[in-house]
Amino acid sequence: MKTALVTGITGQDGSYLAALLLDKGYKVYGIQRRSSTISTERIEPLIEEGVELISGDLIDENSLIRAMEKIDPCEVYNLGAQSFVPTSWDQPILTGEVTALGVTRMLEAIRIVNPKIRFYQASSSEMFGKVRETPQNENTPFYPRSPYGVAKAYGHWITVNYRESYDIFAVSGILFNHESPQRGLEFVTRKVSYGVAKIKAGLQKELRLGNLEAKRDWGFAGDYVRAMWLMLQQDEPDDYVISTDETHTVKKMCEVAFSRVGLNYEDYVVQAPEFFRPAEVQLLIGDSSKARKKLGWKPEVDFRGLIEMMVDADVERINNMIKE
Ligand code: NAP
Ligand code: G4F
Repeated sequence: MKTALVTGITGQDGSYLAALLLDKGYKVYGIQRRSSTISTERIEPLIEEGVELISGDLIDENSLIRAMEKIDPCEVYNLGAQSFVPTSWDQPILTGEVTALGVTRMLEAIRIVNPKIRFYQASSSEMFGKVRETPQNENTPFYPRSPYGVAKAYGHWITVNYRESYDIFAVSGILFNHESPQRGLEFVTRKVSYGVAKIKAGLQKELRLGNLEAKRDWGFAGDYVRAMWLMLQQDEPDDYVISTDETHTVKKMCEVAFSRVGLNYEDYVVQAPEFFRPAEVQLLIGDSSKARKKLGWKPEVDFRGLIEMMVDADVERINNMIKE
């Protein structure tokens, strides 16, 4: 039985990846940081199915070394991060500690405990920032526009560096935005799907958003964790862009979400200055042809299917809340 260790297991991708790995017969361990409230909401059913949690933090090197010594994993997926872009302007140093240096701590733990461990780093299309070319592929230069994007660029390059310096099987997945009903409530797609459900139920009157013209290449998280796993099954370590290769504005996403429940977004969406960013990433669209060719990966859920899935899930959640 293969053993995997996942940081960020309590997050959106962690929950989908843990489910996929269990399905493939892995013994799955996750690193959970200490919190005064319960953070396992997304993975409760998976804990029932055998996922085990180990206390640790990307800021605490020793906790990572201890976890790897205890578990002896063959694959490590580093999904843990301060992942919300606006927070990275409020807490740039924390973001650097967790999202950038956390990667080095993971790689050092691997180097010390067992350099044969295969390592996946959750890199991001946010690194492309003020895009240098369109669409963006593995060779597109980075121009990050947020402390988060800068931290991810560090994480990407330290992963490449440990691969080249120590011959570690370390890969960087440059994933474009991916969403699901498990997405955090502050990210725009979920903020919209949840807002739509509350408005439909009469619990909210308007939805305050920022830049409606920004364009993103949105895919489904369930499809994207498959690509993470595939990257670690190759003969040679390499870096891959994962994307749908389609882009849509936030406005279009609102139109699809509201129309799912028979509403017109223009009657409810209000542009609010507090949700605009100090520096914006205006356009992201990936070119995932390398992953499609070499990994045999392709997304199965399209943009409309994704947004409708999220709205339907939130409508059901709100209706259940009302019934209780
Ligand atoms: P998410 O839902 O925000 O989950 C982040 C995870 O990181 C949570 O489990 C969180 O734990 C954990 N974490 C935060 N600080 C930590 C620390 N100091 N030590 C250990 N764990 C810590 O993010 P996601 O959407 O699943 O994304 C997964 C990864 O992919 C992240 O690295 C993200 O930056 C990257 N990424 C995401 C996307 C996307 O569109 N979703 C695209 C490209 C790259 P708590 O539950 O305790 O907060
Ligand atoms: O949903 P978002 O907050 O995602 P963002 O900033 O693109 O970052 C996500 O994707 C990255 C991959 O490219 C990940 F690395 C990162 O961890 C995260 O998962 O915002 C998307 C767009 C932005 O242009 C933002 O300005 O939506 C725009 N937007 C407009 N109104 C809003 C809002 N974003 C948020 N969060 N809230 C709004 O009210």
